[in-house]
Amino acid sequence: MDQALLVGLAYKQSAEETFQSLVELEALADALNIKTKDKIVQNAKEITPKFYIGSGKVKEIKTIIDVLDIDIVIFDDTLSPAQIKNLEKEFEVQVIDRSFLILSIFSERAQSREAVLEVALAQKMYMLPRLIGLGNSLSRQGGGSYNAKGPGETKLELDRRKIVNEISLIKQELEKIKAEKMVSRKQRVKSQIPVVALVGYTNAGKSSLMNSLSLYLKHDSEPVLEKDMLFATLDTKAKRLQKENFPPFILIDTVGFVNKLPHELVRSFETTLSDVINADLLLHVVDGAAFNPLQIDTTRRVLAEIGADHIERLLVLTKKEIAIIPPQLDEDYIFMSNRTKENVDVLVDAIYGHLYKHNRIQVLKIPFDQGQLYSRLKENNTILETKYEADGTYVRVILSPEQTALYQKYIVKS
Ligand SMILES: Nc1nc2c(ncn2[C@@H]2O[C@H](COP(=O)(O)OP(=O)(O)OP(=O)(O)O)[C@@H](O)[C@H]2O)c(=O)[nH]1
Ligand SMILES: [Mg+2]
Repeated sequence: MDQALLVGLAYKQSAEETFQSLVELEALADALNIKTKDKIVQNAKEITPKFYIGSGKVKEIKTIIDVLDIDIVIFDDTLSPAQIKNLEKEFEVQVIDRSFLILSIFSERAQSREAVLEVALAQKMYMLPRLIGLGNSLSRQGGGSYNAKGPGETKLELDRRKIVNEISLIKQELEKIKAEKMVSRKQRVKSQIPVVALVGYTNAGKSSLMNSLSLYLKHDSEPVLEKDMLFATLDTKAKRLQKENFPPFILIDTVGFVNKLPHELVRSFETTLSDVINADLLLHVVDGAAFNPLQIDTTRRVLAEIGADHIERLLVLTKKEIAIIPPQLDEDYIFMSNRTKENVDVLVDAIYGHLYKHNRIQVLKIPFDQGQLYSRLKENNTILETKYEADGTYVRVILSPEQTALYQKYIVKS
């Protein structure tokens, strides 16, 4: 087991905030079986270009490395290739940053073809600008294809070209997967089933919530993986759920977010996150017991980064049964528990309320030769009343604005 020293710079943020970020970094390291021996925060008014931290701190850390028998130093912020090189030279142990750590966790967890490709893409994009002058850290990640002493000039150019090539091949593969997803999405649009996506910080309880909703709505399918572990979910799972006598909706569970998520990852997870971008409603899931408003901000930032900040959002706090006090927030939220299932019913009503707030009751007269229209309504809508008259079937049904436009010629009363 590697023993790590974590380093954070309190630059434009308080020492306490920096320390909290290091606590999270410790959990990230733990996910890779790296044991944290100590955490160091340096207060700084500016960043020292050569080492990122001040040179006095470099000496101090050097001593700690020897005393505590440290094998790896992990910085909470992204370091430049030159900084990593300079620090490794001083410390004589491996130096990595938070981005590298997160990428490695994703790489270990990825299972589906889509996730594997996306992580590989992110790793290569992270690596490309860092090839020059970088030996140790990246060579370990790259599966040993890089010389541990740092590649020579020609080798470097070859490596660079090889990575550029691999990036374009992976992108092509991902394009294919994206095209397949587009087809199934078009089918959903055609059948007009709305999509609800679970988003939020990692470990907030998104997958657990998907299981709670599936159970409550009596969907007999395999539960998705819920686990006390960072980034348990990397793939997207979709389920078609439906409350009795109500129209169906698609619920989507997907990858969680974390503070300082590498941009390379956000960009390469475009295919997986495209489900979020195309959702009709987002359930923003937040841990209500270990409540931290910064996690809400992080999720909102990532949503903005992927272009999903315009989508309607419903805030859901989990772990109610172990929360000591209800969190104070400016916006409304539903406080529920995936353990006791308290307020799962309230959440389902809220989902329907949001999805169908523009829906209206209409009376349609369906001619006898349009039997399939009646079947379609029965499948996808809430039918309140059906009457068989001499000139056709009269149906009192709840329709969306789109359906109202589509079935205009059958509507006899609004
Ligand atoms: N006590 C309690 N624990 C919960 C509740 N909801 C989820 N958990 C636990 O929190 C941990 C994380 O839950 P997940 O559903 O895997 O979290 P997630 O948001 O899907 O996390 P990622 O997939 O990593 O993004 C698990 O150990 C769950 O059992 C809850 O309401 N109460
Ligand atoms: Mg999950």
